Amino acid sequence: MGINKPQVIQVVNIFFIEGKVQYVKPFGSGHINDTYKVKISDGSNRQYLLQRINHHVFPNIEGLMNNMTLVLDHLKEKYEAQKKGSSTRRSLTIVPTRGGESYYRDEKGNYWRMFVFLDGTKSYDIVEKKEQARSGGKAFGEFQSLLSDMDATKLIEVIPNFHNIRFRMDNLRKAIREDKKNRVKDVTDILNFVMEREEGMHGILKRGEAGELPLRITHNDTKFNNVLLDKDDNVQCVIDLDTVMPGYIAYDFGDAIRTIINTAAEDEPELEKVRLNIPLYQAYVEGYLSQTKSFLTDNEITSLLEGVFLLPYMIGVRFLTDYLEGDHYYKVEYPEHNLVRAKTQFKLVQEMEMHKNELKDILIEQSLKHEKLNS
Ligand code: ADP
Ligand code: GN1
Ligand code: MG
Repeated sequence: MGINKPQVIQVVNIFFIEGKVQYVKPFGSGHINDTYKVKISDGSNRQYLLQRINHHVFPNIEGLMNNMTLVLDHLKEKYEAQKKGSSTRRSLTIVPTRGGESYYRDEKGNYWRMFVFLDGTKSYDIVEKKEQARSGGKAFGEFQSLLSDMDATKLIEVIPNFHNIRFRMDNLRKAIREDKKNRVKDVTDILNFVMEREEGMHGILKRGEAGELPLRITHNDTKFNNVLLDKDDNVQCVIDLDTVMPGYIAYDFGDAIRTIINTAAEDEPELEKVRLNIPLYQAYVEGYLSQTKSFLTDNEITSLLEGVFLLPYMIGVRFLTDYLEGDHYYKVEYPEHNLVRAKTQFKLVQEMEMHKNELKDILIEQSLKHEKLNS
């Protein structure tokens, strides 16, 4: 539903800010929420980030905001105790409404929230340098580490079965059966690719169900543009906490890798451009394990490689399902957009299959290195 600027400005004024709004402008490249940068015109240069939360994707906004608040309070407490930089730059700060709530529901049923905008930061859709990948690894590793002593039962499952591959495959099969847009006939090769690999993609789920992998508080949307870096590519802040909930760490690891290792954009139509940048993978692994090796279990370490294969596969399945269902979940810019996205994810899986040993060796080598450092 389109929203015009005066309406957005009206919403801004519901929140606890001082001064007049100088401008609001659409911001970022997320697929789910609508994001606006807000600037205040009182000489203070204060900026905010306003978001309309997609309540079709997130049906329980109250539960979601409660999860987010609990996690942010926990992180802030940790950063303050460590005196490691300002806690308002290392974690998101929610700006409450004038009534003291963490979100606002307008008369049309839209849900809104606001954060302090972190100046001098940048997020990357495509990673360019090893330093960026290493910082990203440190950021998500530290996020995992700081939350490792938080009680996971305090959080609700915001989207049930979010990374459950059995559930995602059931949804794909339903979309194929219903074939609402008559698109199945055009994707038979892709469906064969998916079905041939299905059985091999259940490892993490099965090991989790068997109690071999601990449920931790995980981020569940660790694509690289959900971490903010500063101008020198140092970690600033992990963002986009809509999906924080209990999960397995291999999911977060794999989701980050699929975006870092890709030499092209997530929606690159020319598949020959979709290749693996293995040095960036290595840098991420190094940064990630520097923060996590001391507390991850051996089973979790061996699950990481499975996550690397599973996440592009599963996100590909989700894009493909949305394409077959008529594009109601992800924002699309043209009719084939979800199909193009699905194809890039499956191309990544194919490339990874060709480089499996290399990917595995790097994990083993980095894991041993950090074991020595920790002992
Ligand atoms: P979505 O769920 O739609 O992906 P995000 O919460 O990730 O939305 O925000 C979209 C983009 O806005 C991010 O990729 C990042 O570039 C930017 N962003 C988000 N929060 C902040 C913030 N507090 N300060 C500065 N930039 C931010
Ligand atoms: C969505 O909101 P955004 O763009 O960060 C999606 C993720 C997918 C991602 C694919 C709640 O993330 O699960 O991995 O698109 N978020 C949700 O780019 O479904
Ligand atoms: Mg995002």
